[in-house]
Amino acid sequence: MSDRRQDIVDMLEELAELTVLEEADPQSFRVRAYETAKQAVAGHPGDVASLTERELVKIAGIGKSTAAKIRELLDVGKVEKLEALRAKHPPDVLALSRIPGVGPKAVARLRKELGVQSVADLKAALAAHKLRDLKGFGAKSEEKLSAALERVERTGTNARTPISVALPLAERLVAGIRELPGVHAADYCGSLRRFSETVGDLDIVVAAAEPERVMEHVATLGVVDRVIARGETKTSVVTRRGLQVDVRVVPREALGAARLYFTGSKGHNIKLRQRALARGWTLNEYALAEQDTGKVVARETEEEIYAALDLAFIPPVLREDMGEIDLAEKRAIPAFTGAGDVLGDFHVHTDLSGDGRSPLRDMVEGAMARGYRLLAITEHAEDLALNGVGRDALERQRDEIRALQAELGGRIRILHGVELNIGKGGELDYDEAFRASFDYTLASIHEHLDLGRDAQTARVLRAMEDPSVDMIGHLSARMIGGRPPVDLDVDAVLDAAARTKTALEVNGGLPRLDVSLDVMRQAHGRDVLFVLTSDAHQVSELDRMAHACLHAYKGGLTADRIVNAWDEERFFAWQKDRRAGKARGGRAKRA
Ligand code: DGT
Ligand code: CA
Ligand code: CA
Ligand code: ZN
Repeated sequence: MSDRRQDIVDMLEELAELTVLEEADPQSFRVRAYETAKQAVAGHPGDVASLTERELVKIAGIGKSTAAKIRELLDVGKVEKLEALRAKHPPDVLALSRIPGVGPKAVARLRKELGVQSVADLKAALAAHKLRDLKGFGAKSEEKLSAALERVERTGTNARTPISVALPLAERLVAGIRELPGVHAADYCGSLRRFSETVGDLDIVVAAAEPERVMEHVATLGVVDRVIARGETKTSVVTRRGLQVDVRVVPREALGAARLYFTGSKGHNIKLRQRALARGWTLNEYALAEQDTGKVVARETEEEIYAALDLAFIPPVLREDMGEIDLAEKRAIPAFTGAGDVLGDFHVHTDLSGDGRSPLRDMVEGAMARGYRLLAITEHAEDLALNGVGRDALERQRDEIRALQAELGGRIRILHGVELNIGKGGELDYDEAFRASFDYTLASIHEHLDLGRDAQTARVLRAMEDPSVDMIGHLSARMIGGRPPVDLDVDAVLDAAARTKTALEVNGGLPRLDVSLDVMRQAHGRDVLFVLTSDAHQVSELDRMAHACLHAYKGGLTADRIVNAWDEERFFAWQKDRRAGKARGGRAKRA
């Protein structure tokens, strides 16, 4: 049962998170050990749950004590160490540590010196100016924290959960519910099904013969911190991480109406209901029905309901009340570019990068298994202190790629690429000739995230002017729910991207989803090109291409602007044209 792998991953993640608080150090040996082990378990090709402790230790990245904890979880059902950490650092304290700017050391001091155990406590302590005289804080940090707290409250940042946390949890919850006897269907709906960057809560809709079984299952899940409502067909719980989950059981024949209603968005639902009313019908979570007689018009599937309303089916990610109903009426819903439609992946690391996990051959085979024609291997370039790769090692990799290519023949074409670092002033790694020798390059911001808007924009623009840069990676460097985006003049960046024909990456890593929806929407109607990528650091992460596809579709990108949705000929023509145009300099520089 692959669910147990996820159980292990969850445990290691929680251990890492709580150990950060315990040791007041995000980079401690133990924290890194848990994180490395988590990656190793997630990426291990076999059935991890069937391995003995001794076999577990043989997996690179899993140490002795971690292996013991994995077996403890599998054999006993819980881990003593984790239980102890949970008792010491309850969810309220964890929430405190998630406020931007509040590190684990600050949390430890706030607890010790002021007895602050929750966000509410911190707010009170700030109001009473108790931090002013506290060692390690002072008036300045009091001001900063007040601002951070205010921002959290205003934007609801901390109340909302990033998709990187919500999606794996939701997938696991519905998989668990589907295994219950009598369950016909279970799906997550709400903002998560619409692939929103953050979610307020999870909405799970289930069709089942015995609702009580589902209610009992949900209320007693291991991830549940408390049950806030429990009825015959609806249960709401809050997870340890503070995410609310609403689970509703509906009759099988009304599944379509329920999924439609609970997927939303609210604005989309309202427009649909108006459309129903105009036809003398009502639409709610039970059915599309005649207003006078109550006779059901459609309810079993979403498709039937849209068809009855004389609309083309509207994919969930587009249901944001942003003009999609007009498009559906005109049968003009744009085509979706899925992971099966792209030419290949153009941002992929191997274990040569410090943070990569799978060897070259495995990544290439993974790409072939996904039907890709092209694969760009793009290690971190040398200026990245922790994980960068020097020129010699890259030259050896180039030979390795040539040999592998010869062996594989025409089954896939491997491009030797690189992920350059955009320096503080826009300078790039290596020298011009070496950069130009790569088959594909992206340039990304990894450091100096705090620069002011002008300086930040200038460095990105300068990187775009470099003849060797095909694409800008994860433009904003944000981590959804963690790190805010860098401050950029997006308008100027989009202009430069169009002018220099430099593509912008749509990075499918869930913490990133970068460029953001906002940037894609701002690019609408401009000649800006995009490339969908996984930014995989191990084989299983190649599947993040699917996230990039959904995110791009939601952002309104169509195939004509997605470079890797084109055929090979057009792709290489774009690259050649772009590199030549920029090498000539002239036009770009003057503009
Ligand atoms: P979230 O949870 O804030 O990320 O966003 P949603 O869209 O998941 O919103 P949520 O959980 O409050 O409700 C789930 C869906 O239920 C929502 O997308 C549409 C539907 N819904 C909720 N309240 C209303 C309402 O007052 N009117 C209508 N028409 N639909 C509603
Ligand atoms: Ca929701
Ligand atoms: Ca909800
Ligand atoms: Zn990367």
